[in-house]
Amino acid sequence: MSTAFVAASTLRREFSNRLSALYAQEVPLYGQLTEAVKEVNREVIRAHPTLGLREADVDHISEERHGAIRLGRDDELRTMADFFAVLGMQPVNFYDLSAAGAKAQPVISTAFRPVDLADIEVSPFRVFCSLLRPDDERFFDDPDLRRRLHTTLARREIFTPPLRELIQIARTQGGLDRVQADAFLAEGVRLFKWRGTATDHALYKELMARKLNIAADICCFPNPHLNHLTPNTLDIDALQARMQAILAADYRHLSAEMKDHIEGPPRRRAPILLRQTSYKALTEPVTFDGVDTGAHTARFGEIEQRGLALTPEGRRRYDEALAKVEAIRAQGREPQRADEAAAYAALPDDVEVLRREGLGFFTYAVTDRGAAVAGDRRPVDLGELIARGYVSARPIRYEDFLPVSAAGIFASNLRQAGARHAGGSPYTQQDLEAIMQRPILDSFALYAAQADGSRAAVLAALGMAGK
Ligand code: OOG
Ligand code: NI
Repeated sequence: MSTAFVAASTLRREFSNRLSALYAQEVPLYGQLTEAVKEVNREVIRAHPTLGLREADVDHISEERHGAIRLGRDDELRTMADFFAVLGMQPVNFYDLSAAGAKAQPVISTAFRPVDLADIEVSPFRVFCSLLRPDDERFFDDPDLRRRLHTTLARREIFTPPLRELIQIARTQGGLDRVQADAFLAEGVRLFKWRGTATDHALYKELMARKLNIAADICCFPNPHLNHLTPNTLDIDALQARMQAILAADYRHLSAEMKDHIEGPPRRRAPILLRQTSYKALTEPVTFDGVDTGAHTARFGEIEQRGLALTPEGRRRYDEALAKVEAIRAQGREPQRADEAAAYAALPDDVEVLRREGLGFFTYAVTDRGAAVAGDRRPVDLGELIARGYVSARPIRYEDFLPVSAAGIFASNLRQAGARHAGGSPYTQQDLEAIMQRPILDSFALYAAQADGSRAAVLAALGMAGK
């Protein structure tokens, strides 16, 4: 008898939805955020028919999101990589946040996500996953403190035996049947759940006093609580304003506030990469070692808007523009529209120009007009086919993260500035791969393969060699 396995993408979508329901129940403000996201997305779809999105899809669009967790031990990350593999999520890109400029943090990270376009379509759910580097003397200069971090971390066991077993079963069987899948989802949600309990109050207080909040958030807790979830919006500026109004109007949110600026590129006609903002982490009660009461500020709600995935050259220009804008911010001045326009001058604000100049990744399709004339033409440039209306180009959406934005998100939510360190970082992608015993995929290679594959398919369909 053959058992039907639940598709990994189905499982990922179910997991993402369960986490969102849990988070809304734990943090009512997150529930309000997801409602506001739906409202704004519906308004955008109605106001911009040319986007080609249907109002009926608003729930699916608003369901797209990412989350983030932080781990303390290398073996935790190794098992976590196996856990995400069950959900069809692979590690993509290496992010060294210890080298992320003014807001550096003592962690190295990767993001687990689906990689095939068809799987992303079902559920793009991604998890940004950071690993503490407790031996990094640039951040932890006291040997006794480093030893205590290790001792406290060594005591915890974040994976239950049933969860370990289910991960193993999925691996050997090649999937999970419905009953196993439900058990896996329930265990998975518990893994990321906020428990309101913490350990080692003395260590916690010392880390906070030394402004090493991130280490406290990781080491003094029994499990890697989800530190935020991030639904996807079609208009992040509208949502930022809507959330500010919600927070101002509701007495229950007196202490809540939005992050002061949107991370990433400025608002543009042709959206690129990733823009993010959040309401800042709320302070929640915790009990230390079953006796002491205390409070912890770490969990927040974020919003993202995604745009075109840039090629290495496009990304180089973005990094340069960002550095100019960040330099203004470092002088204590909030960058103005004109500053941003000047900084971003090398990134044309037009999708077709970005395509022509090789700054962004696209997939291609033969139009009805193109199909009607297929097979009877000489090799011709793809741009010309697009200009003639035979082929349409569609931007590939950026599915990854941005290190400077991520460090900014960490810093504002931990209410901790981070620390800039002179000199190079000691970490490499190979270190993280060795820890996980898995290769980390490169997003440029993934986008390039999608673009090249679709280009070749279109030319073949038109009966052309192409050039
Ligand atoms: C992760 C911050 C990174 C993002 O959206 O850039 C991130 C964290 O706070 O643990 O999620
Ligand atoms: Ni995030």
